[in-house]
Amino acid sequence: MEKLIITAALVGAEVTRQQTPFLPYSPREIAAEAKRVWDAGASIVHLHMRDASGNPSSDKTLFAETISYIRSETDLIIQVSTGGALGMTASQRIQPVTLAPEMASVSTGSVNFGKDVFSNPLPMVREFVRICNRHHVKPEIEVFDSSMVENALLLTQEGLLRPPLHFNFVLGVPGGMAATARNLLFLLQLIPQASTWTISGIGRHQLTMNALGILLAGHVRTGLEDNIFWRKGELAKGNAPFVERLVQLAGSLDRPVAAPHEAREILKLDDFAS
Ligand code: KMH
Ligand code: ZN
Repeated sequence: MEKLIITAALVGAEVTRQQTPFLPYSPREIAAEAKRVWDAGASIVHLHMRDASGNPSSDKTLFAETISYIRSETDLIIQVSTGGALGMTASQRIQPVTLAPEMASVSTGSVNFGKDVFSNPLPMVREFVRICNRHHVKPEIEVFDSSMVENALLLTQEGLLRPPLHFNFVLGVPGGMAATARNLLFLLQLIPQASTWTISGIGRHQLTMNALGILLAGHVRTGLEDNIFWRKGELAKGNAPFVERLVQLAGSLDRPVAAPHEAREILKLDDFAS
């Protein structure tokens, strides 16, 4: 099997310090957390930003500052979020892509998200992908529902998304697809054969979905964006313990973990940048 790429989603937009004190907020805190997950074995960091009060922000200067700290200490692959937070405008959400990181998450459709709607109308998605292409940023297609795979295939036919595609199946958001093995196996039937894929499980489904990803030759995302609990009733003391646990699990299953330069090869990021 190919080496395992571990992505750490360090902070997200919806989790708060009221829920867990271990959430990094400032550029320095997020960069320090990035260094810890890199030391633990992650090769990608998925980034959201917070303003000084801890509110979600897509401010380009916050991203730029954080990315420069991370790059000064690690060779992590930087993946910015274009999902941002519920209620952000498209022009806010796309800002960090113009910094030309190596990757950006792009959801290719709308979905209920708890009591809200995560809105991604197709014309906006097309524009996001065009801007990614202009800045040589590889999209990670963030799939909360199977229709998002169908839309990604449509954008590929239109010549906007360029294969090999990379998907992240985010299962277990209330309103989206449930975190079940059956749903994952169904989604895997929909994607083109040359694609790469990652699995993220929300809340208590994080570890079980990650375990499936390791066994099924996919890649895995962990981190406080998706889950704040180490086990039932016990908060995780940051993102790095999650990564350490996955490295151990992968080792037990004879699946070596990819360093960032190996992840770049697996995801064909260098081809994408040229
Ligand atoms: N904050 C969620 C509404 C992404 O990063 O691309 C969307 C999200 C997806 O987090
Ligand atoms: Zn995100």
